[in-house]
Amino acid sequence: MMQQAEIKAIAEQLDHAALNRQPITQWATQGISLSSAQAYAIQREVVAQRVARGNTLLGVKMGFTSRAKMLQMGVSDMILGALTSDMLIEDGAVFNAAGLIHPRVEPEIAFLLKKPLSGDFGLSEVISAVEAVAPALEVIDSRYQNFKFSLADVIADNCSSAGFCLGSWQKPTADLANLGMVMSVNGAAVQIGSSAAILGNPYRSLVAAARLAVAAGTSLLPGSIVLAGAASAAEALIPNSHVRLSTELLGNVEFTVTTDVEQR
Ligand code: OOG
Ligand code: MG
Repeated sequence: MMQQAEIKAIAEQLDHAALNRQPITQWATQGISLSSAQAYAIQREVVAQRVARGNTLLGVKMGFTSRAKMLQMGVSDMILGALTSDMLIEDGAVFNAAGLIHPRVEPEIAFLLKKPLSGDFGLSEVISAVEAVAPALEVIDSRYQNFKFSLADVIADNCSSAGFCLGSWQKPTADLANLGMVMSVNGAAVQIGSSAAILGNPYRSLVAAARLAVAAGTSLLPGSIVLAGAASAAEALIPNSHVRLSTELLGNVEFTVTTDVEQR
């Protein structure tokens, strides 16, 4: 059994890497092989450090809910991370990415909950727990060198969470199973796909999030935001670029990256 002190020490190194823009070697290649439970315990510490700095918990994000993402990152299971207030990028805002290591951006769908959802729920139950849906762009930034990690490593690193940008909330009346999604950078489409890439229907990601929240030691509450996971592979965030996601029925979301993003 890993001691709480070791869990804290690993979390501190991850937090230090994020704050100082200093990527670290993944634990798996340092001979530290974490169980999923240990990885989530580290994640809770990493998030607690952000909260201790005055940030609030806004919800969760699912990872690896599409085949495209699993293939891109070489992993084969779903993960759950925390979203905090410091990660929020306003729709249409100018986003300074200078503090990030090697940021990437990916197209997502977001849910806003009106009922608590932690545990085992069916599709119709999770649908009735949703207050609103929105198109979303997620910015991820691994604290590991070269964006290389095992599944447990990335869980410990709060699933590479770094930023998220939400479009306008819509009443959840649309069938989300197969909506066109186009992510463009400086006006040119870079990822063209469908919400069907997210487990065949993004609501299934909410079923998985409710289940994983228990394993992660967190809960989904009324008012929580849930990102369903990327519908396509992620794209490197290009310096001085404009990123936009256009979705069928749900509208658009966009931001502009200002400062030079020097990839490490
Ligand atoms: C982990 C985060 C995965 C998604 O949407 O699948 C994720 C990573 O790719 O570094 O956010
Ligand atoms: Mg994502």
